[in-house]
Formats: sequence, structure tokens, C-alpha cells
Amino acid sequence: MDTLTTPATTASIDPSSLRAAIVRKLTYDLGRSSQSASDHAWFVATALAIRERFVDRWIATNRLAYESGAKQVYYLSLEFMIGRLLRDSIDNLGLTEAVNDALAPLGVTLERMRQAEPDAALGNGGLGRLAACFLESMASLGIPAFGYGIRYDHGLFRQVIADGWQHEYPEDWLACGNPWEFAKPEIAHEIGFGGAAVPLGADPLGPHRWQPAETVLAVAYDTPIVGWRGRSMTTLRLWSARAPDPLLLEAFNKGDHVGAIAHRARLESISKVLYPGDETTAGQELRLRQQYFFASAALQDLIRRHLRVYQDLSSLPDKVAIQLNDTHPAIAVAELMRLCIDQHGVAWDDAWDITRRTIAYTNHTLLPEALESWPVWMMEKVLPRHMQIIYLINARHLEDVRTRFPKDDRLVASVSLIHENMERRVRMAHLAFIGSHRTNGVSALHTELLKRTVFHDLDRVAPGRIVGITNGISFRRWLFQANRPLASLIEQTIGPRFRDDAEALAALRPRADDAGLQAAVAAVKRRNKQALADMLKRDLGVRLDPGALFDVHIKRIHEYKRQLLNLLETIALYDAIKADPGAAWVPRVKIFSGKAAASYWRAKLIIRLAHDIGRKVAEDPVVRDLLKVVFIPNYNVSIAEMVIPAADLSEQISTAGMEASGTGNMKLALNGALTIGTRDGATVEMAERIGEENMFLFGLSAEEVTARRAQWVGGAAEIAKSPRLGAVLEALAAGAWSPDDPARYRVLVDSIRGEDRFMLAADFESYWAAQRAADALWRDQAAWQRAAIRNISAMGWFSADRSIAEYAAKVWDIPLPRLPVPAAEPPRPAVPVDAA
Ligand code: 26Q
Repeated sequence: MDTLTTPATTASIDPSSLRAAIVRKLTYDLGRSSQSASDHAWFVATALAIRERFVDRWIATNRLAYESGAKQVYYLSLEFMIGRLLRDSIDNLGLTEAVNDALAPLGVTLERMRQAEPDAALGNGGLGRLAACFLESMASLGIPAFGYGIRYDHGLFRQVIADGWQHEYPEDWLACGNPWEFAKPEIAHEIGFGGAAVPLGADPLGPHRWQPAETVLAVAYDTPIVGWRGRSMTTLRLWSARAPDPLLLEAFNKGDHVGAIAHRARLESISKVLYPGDETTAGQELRLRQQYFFASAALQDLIRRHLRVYQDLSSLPDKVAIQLNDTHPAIAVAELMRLCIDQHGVAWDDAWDITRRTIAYTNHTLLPEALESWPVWMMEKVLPRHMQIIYLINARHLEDVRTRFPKDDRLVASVSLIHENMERRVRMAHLAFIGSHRTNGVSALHTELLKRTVFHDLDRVAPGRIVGITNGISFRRWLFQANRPLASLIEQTIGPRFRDDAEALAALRPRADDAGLQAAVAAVKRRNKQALADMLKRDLGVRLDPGALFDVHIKRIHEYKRQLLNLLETIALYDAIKADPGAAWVPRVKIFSGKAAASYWRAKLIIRLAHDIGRKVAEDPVVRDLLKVVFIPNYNVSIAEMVIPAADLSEQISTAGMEASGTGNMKLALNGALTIGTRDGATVEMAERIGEENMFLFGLSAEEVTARRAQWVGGAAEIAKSPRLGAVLEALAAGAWSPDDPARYRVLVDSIRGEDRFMLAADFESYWAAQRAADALWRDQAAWQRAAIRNISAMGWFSADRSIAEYAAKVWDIPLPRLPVPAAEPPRPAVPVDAA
């Protein structure tokens, strides 16, 4: 089957045959009767039946790529934040109606079944979700691609809040099986650790024999990812660790029963759990082993595939593009060198040429504490051959720098792969930069700052290597599926073209003044807010007024993301309402959701503060109808899909210069929320397209933040100028918001009064003013909805399809395949929104 001519039609799907297939799966694959099947069993049966509809296409897509000699993308990522896949697959195949019709006589609904699918959270946050959106976009654009990662038994922890404190519990997403994946036990690569490497000849650049002390197998599990209109597909190949010997039989027979299996448990621990860090300092040996484990498996896999078709590795850069998702897979640079030289007899210089032309690297952070580096001693212990290779790469790299920039020792030290300080460490960002032909930032501002800071000197040494590719999001998941009523309304207003070409949303802009459309957008929003309120009533027992302004702050909890600034403003607003309860206050619901890294106690304290504030506000009869604070526990992709369509206001308030891009900012604006935010990350580019007058931007710019830092001003001076903030901090420090433990928040207050690294004091007054501007606009509903429509209309550029097209052109050198244009649909009769 040629995917380029696959008709994008679903006319051939007949609900009764689909129903029969689902019941067959339920009966013969699951051994359940349709009378007693649980929602989960129905989900699995449906997933298996749907899977049958795309397996042929998946195999054909792979074969086509293989036979046509097309260049393949391999996206290496330690994280894939997939979420649920049922609706994604059904929608992208155009089967939603057919599935609904198939299920109706069976007494199950798609929605109930959908909720039974576990949320695959093999990631921490933005970086992992981006990887998932990119796989879907590559499938939609017809770019042959594999995502390579780890099949963690336990993804991101489940967050439980007890008495306002976060507790972490393991997530067990595989407990009831995973109907989307195909186990491929025959695809297993050996991954070595430790031991020693000896040269095979006199040339230090020549091949070595590495005798690892231990070996583990990386076993493949494939999940097909369906692209839009089912035109093409990609594969998520996750590796699971398996001990080569299931049991040390000799030890077992000698009576050491536990020891005999402990060996296995140790090796298999590599794929047990997602490392629960998000931009925090941490580096443990297990994480290094995870990184090498999947990078090596990926490279062995793609080399094997390449050599099946092509004779040698010299053509690798023409047929393969490897994208490193941050430095987490950066060891791939040394591993590709090792495989070329030690396993495939390639000479050093050729191997280096192949490596650099094949690999590209995306940087997602500027925070010094999140830039990975590994102690040289640990690298020597775990990966002795790789450490040798890194030394050799470095020696040649520094020799080149010394020749081109004579007598510049500062430059040499700054671009060296080894950081020589108290402890010698390998700088993984440097390794990724030196070992790749392109390094990209994820927004325009972030790219600019990369050139100015972490990669300033490397940029001098290798000018032109750094490019900017602003992140994007999957419109299929974040608009078509998560907000069907809005997507239908848009379709009724401007026609269906935006479903294939996101930029077509621009046609909404001239309609922003249309009172009828404003009312319809408001009605959709109201309906989504009601749905969220119903869910929160059911799950948390809180009652929300869908007429209030829903102010949403959802993302990882981190000091630079400044949930604390939002909470300080909440207290100030509480004080203001108390001081003048009769004023015309806009009723607000402040919704927070997000996880703190398990070891990040200040972030956990911020979560506790949200709960303390929530409780006190809810107990106050004067305030409780005007202000509510809700913390939704266990933030994940599915919660985001509920909250984002219901948001009026999107909080994007990071300290300028610290959020590389943000992608939640895009999802919220696409769903018609107005942004209150700083000029940071991709929010800057959103403002260029949306128009600042349709947003509430405030605060110091990245440059102003840098200048202020240089002056060592601290928070005290700003607090002195803001009686409002002074009062809030005093109350917090005195224990007014934590009477059970008055000292609880003193550390937070002290840091604002002291260094104020995150500029909360400096930005507080302008944030307050921006919030009041939001109140003012809310009172003029027509103006608010006009701004919301302008937001939606300007978001087309932020589709992940555009990001991927840029990667294809600027980094991978892959032409975009021409996919069939869907047949023109007959114009639809206007449907009232509520029937959509
Ligand atoms: C590093 C060292 C040791 C242990 C863990 C880590 C680690 C783990 C995860 C470092 C970073 C991450 C995740 C980073 C992340 O999600 N970054 C976000 O990436 C998004 C996609 O580009 C951006 O939109 C966000 O701005 C950025 O914060």
C-alpha cells in the first residue's frame, strides 16, 4: 500500500462490523462476556479492534520508508508524556462516529471507556509532552520517524495531597496490560557497563576492545502512532531492560535463592522508574545507566536497520537524522563513535564526520542547575571506553580551538568538554553541541539567550550551528479532541480548512467583532467550565461558579515558574476584598495544578501554601463567593485536557529569561484563554502574533532581570515601595496563613526579603496591575470575547506541524512529503453550538 495515495476517508467503516470486532476481542482475547465486562475491559477490546484498523498501514508505512530510501528521523528522548491514546487514534483515523455507533447498542459509551485508559506519564513535563506532540506531527506530515525511549514500569509518580502536603506514590500504568504496544522480544540489543577497554593496535584513535563487567539486554516494545487522517504513522519504540540470565542457577542451587534473583533485579532496575527530576540538581549512577542504556539500544537498532539496506555507515548522515531531546541522550555522541570505530571498522576522522552530520541537539534549559554533567570518575567506572573517546574528542577539539584562537586560555577552558573545578566533570551540553551539526533553542528568546550565555563561546568556535525553532503543540489533541465544541464552532464559522492547515485559523480574526460569534465562544467556554466544575464537585467536593473568572496556573511547581507570586497576589486580593467587600469585585476561581519534584521541599511548601490559602478563603463568608483557590491533585495530560478548555485566564508568569519556551501557554491561548504573563519564552512570540493589547503582559524583561541581578538589589527595596506586598509578607511571616505552625512560611518570606532570586518583589506591583486590568476587561464581556477570538485566530503558527516542518528544513534536510489533500467536504448546515 502506498501511503501517499491512501484515501483520507472513513466511508468504508461500518459500525456493525466494528461492533462485532470489539465483541470478538472482548470474548476471545480477554475472556470476558459483554454482560459483565468492566469499562477497562471494553477499553482494551476497543483498543485492540481499532489497532487492527491501522496495523497494515503501520507496516506499510515502515516498508515504504525502507524501500523508498527516505531519510528517517530518530527522536531520542528519555521522556515521552503520551497521555491516553484511544481518542487520539480514533479521531485521527476519522472513526469517532463509527465507534460511537458501534458501542451504542452495547450499553457502553466511548467517554466512559476513554476514562478507563491509564494515563501514560513517561515524562516529567514540557519536554516529554513536546516529544509526544512531535511524534504525532511527524506521523501527520508523513515524515518517517521513530521515537526511542525507555519503557519505564513506573512513570511519573502519582501525587496525593494529605493535609496540604504532597506525597508521592508509584504509578502502575502497565498493571492491566497495554493494548497499544507490540512486544518484540526478538529485537534485543546487548548493553554493556563497566569493565575495561584495551587498544587493539598502536593507534590511540584506532579500535579498542571493551570488555564490560556486566551486560543487560534492551528489549523493544513498539507503539504505533497514528497521524492526522490516518495518512501516515510513526513508531514509539521503548526499551525495557532484561537480564540475559533470568536466574543465576548455580547460586540458586547452592541455596542462595535471593542472591540468585537479586542480580536480575539489579540489572532490570534500569527501566523500573522514571527519574523524577525536573530542572533540579541530581545525578545518580542509575540515571547515567538509563541514559546509556537507551542511547546505545537506539543506535544499535538504527545502525542494524541502515546496514540491512546500505553497505556501510558512510551514507548514515544522508539516510538518518538523530535528534537529541536535551542532553539526556548526549552520550549517543560517544556511543556512535564507539560503534563506528570498534564495531564497524570506521577510521576516527570518518566516524567523527558521520557522527556530527547525523546528530542534532535541542536544548531546553538555561538554568545552570539543570545543565547535566557527570563526574569523570563515574563515567570511567560505568563507561570506560566512552570516557576515553570523550578525552580524544576533547583533545582534538581543543587543539583546533588553540590553532584558530591562539593564546586564548580562557576560551579553551570555557569550551572544553571537561569542567576542571573541585571535581572534574564531563559537560554533556558541550558534548552534544560539539558532536552535532545543529543545536537549537526552543523559542526565539531562548535561542538568543543561549548564544549570549551557555553557548556564547561555543558559538564563536562554531558559528552558525545554533538555530532557533520555536516549540509547537498538537492541534489535534489540544483543540479538536480536548475542545470539540470549540472546534465545531470554528468549523461552522470559517469552514474545515483549519483542521488540515492550522494557519487557516487566521480567518477568524476579522470575525472577532461579530457579537454572535462572541456570544457563541462565550457559550462554549461556559459549557467547558461547567464540565470542569462538575468534575471537581465529584472528585474534590468543591463547588465552583462557572460564571466566575477561571484563572488557571497549571505546570510543574518550580520557583522560577512563580506559583508563589500568584499566591501572594491571591492574599493581597483577599485583603483588598476584606477591606472593601462592597466594591464591584470580579468573582475569581484560582485553579492550580502541578507536581513538585520529590526532593524539592520549597516547591512542596508552595503547594502547602496554596492549600492553606484555599482553606482560609473558603471559610471566610465575606470572601468565599468572590474568591476561591482550588488545587487539583495529580496533574497529568488528562487533567490538562479538562482544565485548558475551561480556562479564562492563563498564568505564564515565569521570571523573564528562565522559561525556555512553555507550551501550556500555547494550549491555553488556542482554547481562548487570555494570557497574563511575562515576556518570556514563546509567550514573546505569541504576543507578536496576538497583539499585546489582547494580553496582560507585565514585569521585568529578561534584559532587565539580568541588569537587576548584576546590581544585587534584592527584594527589600521593592517591598518598601509596595505597602500591599509588605502587608502580605508580614502576615505570612507572622503565621496568619498557618496558625497551626506560624513559622511555616518564614523561609519563603525571607528569601523574597533577601536575594529574591526570582524577582517576586520586583514584579509584584506590575503583576497586581495586570490582574486588575484583567478584572476590568472581564467586566466588558464583549471586549473579553473579542480578545479571546483574536487569541485563537493568531495561534496557527504554534502548531507542532510548523515546528516539525522547520526541523525538517533547518536541521534534518528532509523534504516534506506531499500528502493527499482531503477531498472537499460538502458545506455543513449551521448547527447550534449545543448540538455540536
Ligand atoms: C537533569 C539532570 C538530572 C536529572 C534530571 C534532569 C532533568 C529532567 C527533566 C532536567 C530537565 C527536565 C525537563 C525539562 C523540561 O521539561 N523543560 C521544558 O521543556 C519544554 C519543551 O521545550 C519547554 O517548553 C519548557 O520551557 C521547559 O521548561
